[in-house]
Amino acid sequence: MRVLTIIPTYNELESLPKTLGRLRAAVPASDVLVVDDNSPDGTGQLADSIAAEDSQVHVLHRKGKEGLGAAYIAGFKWGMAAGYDVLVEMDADGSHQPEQLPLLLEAINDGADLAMGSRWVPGGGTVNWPLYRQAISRTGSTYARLMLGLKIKDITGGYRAFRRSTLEALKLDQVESVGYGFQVDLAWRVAKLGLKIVERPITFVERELGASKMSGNIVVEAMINVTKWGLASRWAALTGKKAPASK
Ligand SMILES: Nc1nc2c(ncn2[C@@H]2O[C@H](COP(=O)(O)OP(=O)(O)O)[C@@H](O)[C@H]2O)c(=O)[nH]1
Ligand SMILES: [Mg+2]
Repeated sequence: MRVLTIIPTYNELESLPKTLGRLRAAVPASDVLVVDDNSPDGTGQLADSIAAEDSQVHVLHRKGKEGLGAAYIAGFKWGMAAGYDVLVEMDADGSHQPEQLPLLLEAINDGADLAMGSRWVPGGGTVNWPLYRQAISRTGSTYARLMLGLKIKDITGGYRAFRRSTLEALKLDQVESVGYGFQVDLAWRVAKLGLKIVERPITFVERELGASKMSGNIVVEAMINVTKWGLASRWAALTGKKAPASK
């Protein structure tokens, strides 16, 4: 199994080298792709200098900040073109502990089409994460679960391993959401295809360095989209037709 871990970065100069070092030590078999949106702090150049020393580290430079979703889609396409079998999503800031990646890869080995790191299943949790962020995450996940009729407990989580065939089955070019909406969007698309989604407990550790890029707009976008998708799928179930707004 050839594994590529994709790490999107925007101003992660302090965090990235630590996370990369931990990842290379914890899962030496995984190659890495840093997807940098032309970070003003020089994260992209730092990534280049690390890649120059380590043939398993690659860097994809993008023109400017276009959001997490667009960065991941570019990374997935790069990885699929390069022939990887498993594509992993991991934050640069250390919140997704590289030492827990084997849990997700084991789930894929055991047959999952999508393995999701989950804070909200028994054994999972958060460290130093502000209460308001926990509240947004739990409420958002519960809302999405009810609205979309899914069993996933941590649907906004961004520590994931996709089997390549899963990404091939998705219409990546139709995914427009950014931020958390992007993570929900992908999970919803995978679920609609009837593919096997497995959650594994992870401990999400709040970043120690740098600043979060999360914003209120991102939360609002996610809530609006979940509402639209949920209503569209109910409409489709009732009428047997696709709702005009459904994607
Ligand atoms: N390439 C790219 N990476 C991004 C963008 N927004 C966030 N990220 C990265 O996505 C990851 C998660 O972002 P973060 O700000 O830590 O979100 P939080 O953990 O929800 O507060 C980090 O590695 C960020 O650097 C973006 O617009 N472009
Ligand atoms: Mg973070």
